[in-house]
Amino acid sequence: MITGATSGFGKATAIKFAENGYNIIITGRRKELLDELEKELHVFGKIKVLSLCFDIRKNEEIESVIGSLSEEWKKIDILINNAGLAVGLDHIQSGNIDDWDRMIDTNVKGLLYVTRAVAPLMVARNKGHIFNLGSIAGKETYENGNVYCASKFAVDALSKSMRIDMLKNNIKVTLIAPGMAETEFSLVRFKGDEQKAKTVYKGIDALTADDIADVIYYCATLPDHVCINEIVITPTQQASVNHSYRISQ
Ligand code: NDP
Ligand code: 8X3
Repeated sequence: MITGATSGFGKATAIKFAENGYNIIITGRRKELLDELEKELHVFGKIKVLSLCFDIRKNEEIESVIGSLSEEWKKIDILINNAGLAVGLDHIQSGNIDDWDRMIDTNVKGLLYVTRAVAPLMVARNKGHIFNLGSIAGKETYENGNVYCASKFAVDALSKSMRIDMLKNNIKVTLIAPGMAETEFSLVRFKGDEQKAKTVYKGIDALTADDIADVIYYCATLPDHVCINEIVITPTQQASVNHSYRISQ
């Protein structure tokens, strides 16, 4: 089950798992993109695809959607808590409260709601692997990153805690913490301003969604006794959240 499969990492990861014969639950808010992806995934053979359109900020919807899954679909082996976003890039003293709410409600509370609905199904089967999309911004902070960084620091802490809480239940938890990756991320952060979004990656051979999908797939297919706890992935031209080497074009 992949949250935020309509774009970026989530979509690339859905394709990667479909290519490898997995049945997949794809989720997101944009129904038309879910429908398109569902068709695309069937090209990879006789896999089953279930498309669920919901907003991860709405716990009642999540409880109802997950609660009404068939017994077959309730056997979720892998949950990829990927849906998330940055909105705005302002100093804390002039930050937009609506942007803050969106980030905290999605990146922290949404991830929690989905986990609360799915983790008991895994615990009941004594089997499961949860991936949480954190960020390099959940390891270090940068100017104007404030609330986005805080939300990803929370994902970091939750990943560590989940691993401890479900240790006796044989549940693997892997935190994926990428640096700069070119997806819809910056377009969303800058509220549709394509020019600003492009500037973020200027002179950098940024990570692609496929790079992240490959890493998730690698971690998901290790032997049962091996769990990669966390992994930080940056473009070669990025050494930390505040250090990147741009080649002028
Ligand atoms: P994209 O913007 O390309 O994709 C984000 C996905 O999240 C979309 O499918 C979107 O679907 C979904 N989503 C957002 N809000 C909600 C919501 N309320 N309910 C359900 N789905 C939602 O970004 P990325 O693929 O780059 O980002 C994926 C994750 O990786 C995020 O958590 C992000 O913070 C993290 N990340 C990204 C990095 C980057 O540089 N790109 C680096 C480090 C981490 P829809 O709009 O259809 O709901
Ligand atoms: C996204 C990475 O550095 O743009 O999580 O915040 S960064």
